[in-house]
Amino acid sequence: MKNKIATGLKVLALALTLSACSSGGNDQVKIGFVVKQPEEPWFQDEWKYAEQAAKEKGFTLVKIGAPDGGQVLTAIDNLKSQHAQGFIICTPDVKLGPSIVAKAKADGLKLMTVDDRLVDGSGNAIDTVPHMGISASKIGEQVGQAIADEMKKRGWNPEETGALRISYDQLPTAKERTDGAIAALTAAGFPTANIVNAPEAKTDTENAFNAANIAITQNPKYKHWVAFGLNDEAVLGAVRAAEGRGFRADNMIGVGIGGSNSALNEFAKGEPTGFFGSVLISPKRHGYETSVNMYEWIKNDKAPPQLTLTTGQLITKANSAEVRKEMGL
Ligand code: FCA
Repeated sequence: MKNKIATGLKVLALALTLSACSSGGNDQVKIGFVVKQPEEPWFQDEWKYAEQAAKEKGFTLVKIGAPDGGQVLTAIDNLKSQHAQGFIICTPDVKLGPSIVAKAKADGLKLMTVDDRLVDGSGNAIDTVPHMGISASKIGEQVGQAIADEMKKRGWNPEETGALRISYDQLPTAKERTDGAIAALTAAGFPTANIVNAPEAKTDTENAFNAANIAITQNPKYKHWVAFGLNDEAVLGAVRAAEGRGFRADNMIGVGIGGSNSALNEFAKGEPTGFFGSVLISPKRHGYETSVNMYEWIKNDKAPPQLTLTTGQLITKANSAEVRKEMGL
């Protein structure tokens, strides 16, 4: 009896070894993860969770930062020459959509997008490319609501309050986010006339700072300010600019979107700042889940969902650790 089991186990082990050999193992799968702003904590987190997927599934992840169109096209060729089978991208410019689709096709690479959805020549979303983004309008509304609630709590007179809209309207998800914030603010009674548009040239803290600085200087009549934008960096820039003009924690309510280190570093400061809160979104879903989807597509021919929109949750200095834990971060 014992002998029979031992022989059986040996046969099983041999069969497993053979099947692993014939499929070539998982190490042949290679996936690119291209992001527009590799220095931004959100994208570093996305990469971190993509790495986790690579470890678990046993594929190779190639991380590439591509801050402009030229670098995106080079990155795709680069992936092709490294024998990758597919890539996930957050492009620096969604209007590169048709070129990215064409290049991926020419190079025989599967393509998925994350965060920023590609558009065609008429500005419409390219819906043939599987995409994972955030529910931008809804999350923007959460931002606006959080600001309105906090203003009310502080008893601010809306007439004496200016709202900085740090805008980047060439990116549809950015416009949807700030429009959502405005919708919630105005629904709560905030005067439309007090919304100051401050366009940023790039979606980082420095450019947001410059945009906010000009807007605050040009509008000296307000006693308090609130600020929102497409991400935490936009709001951080606004908060720093306001500080420079004497508006500190008790006269500024900034609510960002992201909830990665840009926000957490701010909450970790001993004294509260004008950065009141952030709507936490999930770099885990955007990094890990997209990578697993791409892996399944390459390995098992299982196509990813066409469109996934993820949700967010407000965090403040008081509850950020708790909520991040709940979200598995
Ligand atoms: C865009 C923004 C990022 C992040 C992401 C989800 O790409 O630029 O900061 O918010 O969407």
